[in-house]
Amino acid sequence: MTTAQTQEEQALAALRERAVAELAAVTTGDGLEEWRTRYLGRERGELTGILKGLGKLAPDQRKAVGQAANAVKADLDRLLEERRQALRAAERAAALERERLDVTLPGRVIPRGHVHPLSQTIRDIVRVMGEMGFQLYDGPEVETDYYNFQALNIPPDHPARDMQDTFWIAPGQILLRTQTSPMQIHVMEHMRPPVRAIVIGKVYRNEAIDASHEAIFHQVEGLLIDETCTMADLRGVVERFAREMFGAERKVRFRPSYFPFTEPSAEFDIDCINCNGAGCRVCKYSGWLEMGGSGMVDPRVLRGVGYDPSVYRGFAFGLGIERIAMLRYGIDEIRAFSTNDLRFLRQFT
Ligand code: FA5
Repeated sequence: MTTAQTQEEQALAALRERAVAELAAVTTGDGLEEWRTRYLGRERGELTGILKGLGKLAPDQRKAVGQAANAVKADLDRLLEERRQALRAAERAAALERERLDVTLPGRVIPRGHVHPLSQTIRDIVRVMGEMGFQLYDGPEVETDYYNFQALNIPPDHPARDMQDTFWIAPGQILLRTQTSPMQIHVMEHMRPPVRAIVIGKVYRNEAIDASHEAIFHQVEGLLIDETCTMADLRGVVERFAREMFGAERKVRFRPSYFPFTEPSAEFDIDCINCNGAGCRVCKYSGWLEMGGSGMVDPRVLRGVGYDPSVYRGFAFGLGIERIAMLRYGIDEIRAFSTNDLRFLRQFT
């Protein structure tokens, strides 16, 4: 063995040792590529350099050094591939650890919603009235002056308009309905008697808002038309409604009143559900709670929709739904229904 051979082989062994040590320290794909270029790169790789320089060696050295260099190259190629696999495996393991899913954890509880107290009251109203044969109708919240007022016997200069201060869309023509009573007209225009209808929906009044008055609230309207109906039927229906909604022991009282579209007209009260009529803060010490308006449908209204008042007669009534819900649930602030405060709403599951 000549000195030159020994030198070449020593250099190869040192290169191999250095390359192997550096490879062990590489931890990224980019690092691997740098390492490969440094030792095995076609242009400037150290080992490639040695292989390229073989031609300058004496022929007897060329073979031995060439074999040794090729063996180192094969070794480094293999080690590179092994290191690449090892890094990939480590990366996969790290990803698995990152995305680890503990299937033994208890599931997250999805909070259960519940029906809004106003909707609960509406459902009960629909059920109670449905049992008495009343069918539910739905109608427009944007109305014409004709349906909201004129067809209900309230001409433009009528003082009854002062009671329902109105949100106009086109002044004098189109408005947000102030009551569900215009639906009486729509229902009668669309069917022949007998009629047994209830209407539930939002109404709008330009009100000064306080604990018992909203500018947007709900009403329920009842309408019955046939050939024999009397005020006794009105009373019977209202009494049954009140007892189903507020308890079998409820008493109902009718007081004469005035609505332009009913004649005679009456407002009705129930005895106070808080003190049973003895007098308390809830009923302002009167023993009675106001429920709504009612009366026999005025003959002019019947004539207006093409019903012959000498053949057909009927009654109508209307109540505020928020007021009903307030009484049922003991709520003393009407605005609580629309402010979406969960502390309030969660009490009515
Ligand atoms: C009417 O609206 C008539 N349409 C009722 C009627 C129907 C009479 C059919 C005859 C025949 P009134 O303006 O009194 O009537 O309102 C009826 C009910 O709505 C009241 O008893 C009350 O419970 C409710 N109400 C009225 N104004 C408000 C308000 N600002 N906020 C909450 N509820 C209200």
